[in-house]
Amino acid sequence: MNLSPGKDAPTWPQEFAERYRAAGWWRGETFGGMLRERAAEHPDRVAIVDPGGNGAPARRWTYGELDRRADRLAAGLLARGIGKGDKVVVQLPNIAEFFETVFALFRIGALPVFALPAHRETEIRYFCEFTEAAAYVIPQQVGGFDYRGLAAKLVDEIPTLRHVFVAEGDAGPFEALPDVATEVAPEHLPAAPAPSDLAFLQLSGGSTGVPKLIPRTHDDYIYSLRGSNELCAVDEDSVYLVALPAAHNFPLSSPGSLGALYAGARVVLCPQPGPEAAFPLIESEGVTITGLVPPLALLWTEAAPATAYDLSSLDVLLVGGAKFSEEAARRVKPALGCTLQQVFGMAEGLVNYTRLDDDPETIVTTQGRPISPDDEIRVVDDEDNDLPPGETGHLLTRGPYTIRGYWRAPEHNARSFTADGFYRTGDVVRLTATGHLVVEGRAKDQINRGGEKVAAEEVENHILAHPSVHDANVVAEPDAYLGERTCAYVILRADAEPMRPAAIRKFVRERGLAAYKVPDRVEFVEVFPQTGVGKISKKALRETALRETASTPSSA
Ligand code: OOB
Repeated sequence: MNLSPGKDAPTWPQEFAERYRAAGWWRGETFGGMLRERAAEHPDRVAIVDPGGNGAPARRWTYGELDRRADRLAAGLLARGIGKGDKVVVQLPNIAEFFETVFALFRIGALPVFALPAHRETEIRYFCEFTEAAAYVIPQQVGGFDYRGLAAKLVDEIPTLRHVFVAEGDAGPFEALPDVATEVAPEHLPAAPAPSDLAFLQLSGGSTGVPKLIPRTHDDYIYSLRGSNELCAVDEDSVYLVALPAAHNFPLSSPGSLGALYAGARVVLCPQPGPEAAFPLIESEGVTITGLVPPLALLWTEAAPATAYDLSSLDVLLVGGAKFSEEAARRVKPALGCTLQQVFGMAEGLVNYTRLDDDPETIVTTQGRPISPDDEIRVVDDEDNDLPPGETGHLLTRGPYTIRGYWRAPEHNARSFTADGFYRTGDVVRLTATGHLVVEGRAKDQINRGGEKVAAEEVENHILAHPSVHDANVVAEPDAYLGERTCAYVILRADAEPMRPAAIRKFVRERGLAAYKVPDRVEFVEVFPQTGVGKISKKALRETALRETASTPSSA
């Protein structure tokens, strides 16, 4: 099967690919090869630390062991008919098997589709159907949710889905991941995928009815790791704590677990992102660097001064995924004793970091500047005209690790990319004189719920499926802790029985949507405000929400 992104999505034109190779950004590396090299260089160095818990044993895997495990699992997957180009939905919590699984898939050229543990039937069914996934990898349960029950339903109904592997806990009717692995001589594994091949499909935060899939190649993603490692000072002595869900682009690659593995460093998995789980691991493993979304960074800075744990090993705290307020940013260093590094990134590519040696004001007031000298940044008005430096406008970007199109989405691509390949980020930014970006707002119809992205249209569609609902609009409203939360304005049908807001939330939840997408607040209204030309004004709805939240307590 052809794995080049060109078949299912637009890829970089040849002249750009040549330039990125000539500049040394794309070096012809693959994930499978990278692990093999690190294992050869230092087989006995610890790669993955999984503290276990909830009945699961603690594990410390060396580079040698991770490499062997990836080979054995790769062989077992091949024996089950999973191979090059096959899609495998991976929905695992922060456990060691996440890495065993994805490196096994990388090695045989099968593509992980990175689902989050919070996703439910609606999202997972869509990923499996849309990608024609051959397999689905799950834990037995996390937070009381029975993933095997969901898997049983999906294998029954989706013809391409032939395998379910249970990575942790009781496999029930399915195959346990450890039973899949088989002994193999590495030379019997198939040829490695090409560096320009797709490595995996990442999920977009989305602003449309269904999430879009982001096709990333080995070469482009590995460049973003190398670039991130350099800017975040990650080397083989670093210890990276995965506090956020491992499959998300931020903890995966900015510089994240994959950056740390690229550097030959140690990756420590944290089962929960709060201080209770993280602080003991920082002390016991000597964690040097980690990444958090703003609400968690706030929790950590509040908890740190009173903790009995020694956090002095922590050098760098990356904060991103949503805007980190200046006031909160100022508290990081005094509370945690480490350098704050703001990161403004996106799974589509572009990642900006404040530099470790930026002056303290730049660190707390900007969201950083791009990784690469070849990241092209444009700030434009509504008609795509470039704005004078320093003015606020839409951020467009193109570069050596930013996709040229989503996977199998030609119509959406025509809107999300300019004709000459710039990605329309949907972010509203301003460039400072030093080339740092300040995120001023957002033009896309999305709610950024403390770093978790909610596409308004997706939630609206689910609410509209309720038989009593005539129309629905979902907008962001301020939240002291999350930054933003979701508010759904709903018009009921004229003949509908009166109902309570909670009934709408329950309805959406029961449709099998990730909990973070269930509206935080539902308001019934008679009409929606309109713009001059008679379109529904989300701007006016957001202003209404703002007034209403000013008079109601936040969820904090
Ligand atoms: C990260 O990736 P995604 O794909 O979940 O979300 C990307 C969007 C950006 O377009 C922007 O709207 C928002 O998240 N965002 C920020 C931000 N970082 C991300 N908005 C304001 N300030 C920031 N610092 O969220 C992501 C990927 C890699 C690294 C870090 C975050």
